[in-house]
Amino acid sequence: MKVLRRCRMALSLGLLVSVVAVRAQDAPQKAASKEYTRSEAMVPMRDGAKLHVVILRPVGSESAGSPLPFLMERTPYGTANNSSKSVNISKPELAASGYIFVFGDIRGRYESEGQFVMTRAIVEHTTKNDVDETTDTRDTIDWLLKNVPNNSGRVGVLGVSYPGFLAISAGIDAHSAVKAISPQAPMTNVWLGDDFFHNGAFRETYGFDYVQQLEGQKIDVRVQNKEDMYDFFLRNVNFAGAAQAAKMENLPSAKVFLTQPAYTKFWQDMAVEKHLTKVEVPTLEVGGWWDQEDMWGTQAEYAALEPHDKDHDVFLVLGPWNHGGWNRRTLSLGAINFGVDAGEQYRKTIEAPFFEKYLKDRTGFELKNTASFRTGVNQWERYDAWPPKAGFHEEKLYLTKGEGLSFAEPKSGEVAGSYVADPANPVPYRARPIQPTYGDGSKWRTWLVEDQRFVSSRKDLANFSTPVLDKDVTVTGDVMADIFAATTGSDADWVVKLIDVYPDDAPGPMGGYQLMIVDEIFRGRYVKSFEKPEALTPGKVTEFKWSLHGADHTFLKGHKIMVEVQSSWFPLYDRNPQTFVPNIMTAPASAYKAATQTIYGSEKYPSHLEFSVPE
Ligand code: PG9
Repeated sequence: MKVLRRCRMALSLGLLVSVVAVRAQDAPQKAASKEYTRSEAMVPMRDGAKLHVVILRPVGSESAGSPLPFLMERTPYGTANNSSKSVNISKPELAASGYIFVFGDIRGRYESEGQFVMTRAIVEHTTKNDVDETTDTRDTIDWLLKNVPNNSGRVGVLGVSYPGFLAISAGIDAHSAVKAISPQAPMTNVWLGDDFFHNGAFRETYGFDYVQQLEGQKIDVRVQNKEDMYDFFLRNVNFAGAAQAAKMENLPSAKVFLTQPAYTKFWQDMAVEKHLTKVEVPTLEVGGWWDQEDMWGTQAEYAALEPHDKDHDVFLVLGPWNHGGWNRRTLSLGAINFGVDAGEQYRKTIEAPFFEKYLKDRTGFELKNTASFRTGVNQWERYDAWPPKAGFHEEKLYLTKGEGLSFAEPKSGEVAGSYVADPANPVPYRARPIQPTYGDGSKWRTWLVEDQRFVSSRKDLANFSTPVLDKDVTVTGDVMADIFAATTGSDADWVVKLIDVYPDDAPGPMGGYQLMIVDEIFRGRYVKSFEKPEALTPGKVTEFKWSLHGADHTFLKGHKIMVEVQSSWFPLYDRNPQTFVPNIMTAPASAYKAATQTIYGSEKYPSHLEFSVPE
């Protein structure tokens, strides 16, 4: 059995600097600007399509000095802006270390030929026309090795989100030159937990905006709209109505949303985690606790790879970031201040040494398995696996009527809470007005850390709270919601949010702040099967159990723990009509009906959250 190694990493930036100084010769160089020369090429793929790449290499390295490894990022978002300046700004530590950077436009996007297919499924490779992102990566690498002078024959691949999906693709049936990959917030399963659906609930605003942005034309065009998107989606009733209003219903992904809302073969084929049956390449997975787009992928890929990690080549870093936040200055996220720039700490002490170890044979990479930034106390922890087991035990936090939230199992009682959910007045997921996802003035990037007081006093949700804590409570690992509930309708959505309630006298904006720690939705119709949705029986108590994802958070003494349950999160998620219809995407206005939702909290039906706490 592995022994838990919990070494507290440098808690303050000052201490971290001294740690770095000890191994100065192996540490990534100080991020001083390095000049790169830029070239472009069209790289032939096996089926004849040519894909565009931008190549940046340290000035003079073409003909002098040691051969350099490649560091590649493939993307659907365009490569034209990559330059000596941009690489020094966006990847200062890696740029200072010195690589041949390759930025590739994927098939059908920007300057590349061929047809773009959104998060293209990995296919069987029987003919030269059976292409996917794994073959395009291999063909690109083949060409680079032969055509770019003075390369060392080693390749690293990294990227965030869609490029994170492309980075994990480089580790599946990998080219032998690929020596390290870092999928960061990788889109992994867009139906179960990443961009387009979560547990079957459709991410309406995201699907609407992103699909127009990527499939409307060869280059990105952001969706803009001055109307509050809450009003827009309510007015258009369902996704079919919204898609028609935007004239997007014939875009490929919109067509699939409209016709295949359940977990059909189409979505299952696209899922990446099922391909992760062995560790082909050292892999550094990176994710943020408040990732508004791909919270699921990082932890799912790590969970798939870790059991096969015989040589200890799979690593996981989880920190206090939103989507890709580790590449920015991250002293704070929204109103939440972490006291240290965890992104810079990660890049300097983990990411740069990781690539230097596997691509340049340097020492200095010290991570054994998992680094996790514990929020609340704002310190790094290291574990031998995620979720950590040794040194932790399971706890249950029960939702009850009398006691609110309690660690004691209910011995009596029946109903813990109840509310009327009316689809005519759904609970907004963030404060209105709601701008398009990436539109002007959008608060999308920080909505997960928004103060929940903007909804907590609504009558159409139930909240449960502990008394003021008389000692710190730390939650580490996956948080599961296990909710016994009934609806008077025949379908229902359940949203559970675990919230840290700050004391009223906390400094500045944090007085009384309600910070979501983990949260997730479950669409009731999928309780028995994601493939074959079924109506719920009105009035029947049903157990719904789903993951709210990983956390490593300390609720400090003087704070309260709160759990909020609601039945809409609009318009990020489309409204559940609460009357079972075969396809919610086209549900008629008449199907949308108010329903009474009842959450049980009794000995027989003990609704609770499950997580582990340190011993
Ligand atoms: N979250 C983006 C994404 C959307 C859809 C599929 C894959 C990724 C992204 O940021 O790239």
